[in-house]
Amino acid sequence: MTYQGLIHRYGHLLDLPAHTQNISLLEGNTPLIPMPRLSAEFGCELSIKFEGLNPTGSFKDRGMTAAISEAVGRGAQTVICASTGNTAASAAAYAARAGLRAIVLIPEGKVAAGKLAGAIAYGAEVIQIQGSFDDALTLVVEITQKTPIALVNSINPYRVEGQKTSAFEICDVMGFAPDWLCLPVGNAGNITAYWAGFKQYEKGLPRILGVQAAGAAPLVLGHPVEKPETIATAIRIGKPARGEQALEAAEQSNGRIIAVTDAEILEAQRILASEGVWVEPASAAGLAGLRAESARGTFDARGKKIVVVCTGHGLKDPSVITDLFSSPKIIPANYEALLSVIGA
Ligand code: AN7
Repeated sequence: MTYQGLIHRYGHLLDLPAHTQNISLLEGNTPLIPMPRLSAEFGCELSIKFEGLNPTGSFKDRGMTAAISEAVGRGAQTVICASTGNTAASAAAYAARAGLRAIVLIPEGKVAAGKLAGAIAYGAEVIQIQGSFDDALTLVVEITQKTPIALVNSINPYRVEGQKTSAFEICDVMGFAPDWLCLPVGNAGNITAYWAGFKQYEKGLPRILGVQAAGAAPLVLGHPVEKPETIATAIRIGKPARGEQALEAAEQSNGRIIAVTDAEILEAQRILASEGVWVEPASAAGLAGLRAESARGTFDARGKKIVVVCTGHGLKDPSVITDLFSSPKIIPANYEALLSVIGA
């Protein structure tokens, strides 16, 4: 049968109310891409769960199909979220699909171009906050407590329900859970969802390596970060809404949450792209964490099955590449010039 989206495929395993009306863009069913060179380097079987191939280019679509489907079923007319960008684009797309009004609050000047453009293209009302993601989240929580507007951040339990499906897919493809799952951690909805998903699916439990950016690492420092800063703007979050659950997932899985520098993130992004998988900076944090741990000798990858979750597509944040890396050479449009520049 042709693929009909996540609620169709896994809805019976998700705790969604009876009033839920399926709103889908055929999200999910993303590839688990084997990475032969990285596998050889670490002596393991390493695969990328490439969540950048969802309809709006990030894993957020898994949770959003569930949250919007529930909101529509209960008669909501307007949805709102705070976002570092990907949630905004996803909420905008699913709200558009459902015919709902979408309002998204983003931190001024700190959202990658592809995400902002997406939110606008799908027709959301985009509002920039003179503050951080955390300030924006506080505002949307307050307004949804006082008005009928529906909250679609991952505080909304249906977001987490939808996002469990990635754990199910990994087990379905591999036949069992991997030994390790490495992923970025921002507001901590995704790590919470993966852990819940693996526990529920009963195909074994991975150890979880959650990775934050060093300038936005509240779960590593053990306290909120007032002014989070990182090139990985997706995870520029100082007060994760599901921080406690993230720490629990790490502890219960016998894993951990660590921090990596922006330089380590960019290097991991480059390495992934050099093997054909271009992801946005935050999405490279999982591999950056694995490399950092390996280099310190605190992570023995040998013989292990490792899944690295790449949460968003590289196209989301093109300026990271065009600003920081060398731009194309410019030559006159003639054969001699071409020959001299390529040195053939
Ligand atoms: C690419 O879009 O928080 O730990 O508002 O976009 O579940 O928050 C995005 C988060 C990882 C972190 N990778 O996931 C938002 C937002 C990418 C992301 C994360 C985000 P969570």
